[in-house]
Amino acid sequence: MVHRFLLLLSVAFFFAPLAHAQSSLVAQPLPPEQFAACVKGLAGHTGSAGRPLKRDDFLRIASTAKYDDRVRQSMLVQTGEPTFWWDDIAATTDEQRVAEGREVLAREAELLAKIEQRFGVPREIVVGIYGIETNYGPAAGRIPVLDAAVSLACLRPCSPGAATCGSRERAYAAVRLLRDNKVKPESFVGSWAAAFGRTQFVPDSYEQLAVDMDGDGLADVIGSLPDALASAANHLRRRGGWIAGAPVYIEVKVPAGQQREFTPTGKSIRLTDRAMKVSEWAAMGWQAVGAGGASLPLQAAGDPVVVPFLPVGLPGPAFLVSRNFNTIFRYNNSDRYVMEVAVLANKLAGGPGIVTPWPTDDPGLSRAEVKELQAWLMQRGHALVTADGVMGRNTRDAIEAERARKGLPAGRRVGQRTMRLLMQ
Ligand SMILES: [Ca+2]
Repeated sequence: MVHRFLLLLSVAFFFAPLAHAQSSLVAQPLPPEQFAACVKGLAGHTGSAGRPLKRDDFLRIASTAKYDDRVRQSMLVQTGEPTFWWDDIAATTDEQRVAEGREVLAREAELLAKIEQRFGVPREIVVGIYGIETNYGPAAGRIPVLDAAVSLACLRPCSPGAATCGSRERAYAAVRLLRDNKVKPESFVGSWAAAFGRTQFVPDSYEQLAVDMDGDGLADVIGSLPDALASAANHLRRRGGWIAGAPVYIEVKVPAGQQREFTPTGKSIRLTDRAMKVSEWAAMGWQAVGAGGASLPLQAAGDPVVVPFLPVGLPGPAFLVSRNFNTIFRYNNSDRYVMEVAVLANKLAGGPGIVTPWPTDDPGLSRAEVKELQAWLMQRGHALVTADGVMGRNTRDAIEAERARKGLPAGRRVGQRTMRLLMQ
């Protein structure tokens, strides 16, 4: 749905729905009087809300919302620091997250079998979403969802006359959840983007897609793991149209004679107009890549339609992706998010993850390695750094200083190679 804010700031960069928000993003915190005026303005549109909402109900609940400037700051962070595929995939699908995901698979085997049967979504994908969204946690973030939703609506106002307006509908939905006692105010906390619960639903998606799996009459994506996981599966099935049995991606080798349009780019390429069945790609000489880089026959159950997806062009990993890629994309609009979930799911199912090397001589760090680096930075006197395994701004500030001290090119990133260089 949307990324957790505090837990995994390093990957929060890809919350794509906000990518376009940069131009309209306010440079300063909203003054209290402006926020209050915004709430009043929002109350004027409840008549056109997607679901019934009385103006008075909105005002009664929304007037308790507090402007939270962490929302604006997080939007700024998202549009700021550059991030790299190889860093994010390394951190989000590291050994620890795979090991913990396998524990969830074992512990919740019965529940996951039921979810798989009811929604047709593989258990590894469901657990993959859980792992990427909240690191298998009960919930993520600590901003009251109402505050986040109303702040977002005020920071990213709708264009006048817009027929639909996502940020406004999200605020209305947050109000309705409180009005209808679907959530407890004290536990209704989440990310800066108003995503809450174990699989990070936003209020509007909750209204449309959350389900009650444990049978207590309430779809509780915060307190109930069955409800949270089933709701994620329902989202994939209903909103995205999950194709049972189809892989999200197949890692491939592009035949030498067909590489030209992917080389060299450095840019992400997804050729959505090049949809063909897996067997048709195979007939054109495309091959699958197996563990260790071995070439394998290209095939998939049901022979789904797929399109080429090259996250950074060639050289680099290449994939054919099915409609299930788009389906996960609708859960959280980011190519990188989709691949994080799918690669984690692949590893959970015993697969090799991404086999083809990324085009870097300085591959990304696991969270354990980031922690080790942070502990070293703290020893070096960088007082603001904490060893939490997350590449946040303070860690990057310290990296920038240490790189300069060591005479390395200016930068705010560290991979395997530069980590050794710095720490030797
Ligand atoms: Ca329930």
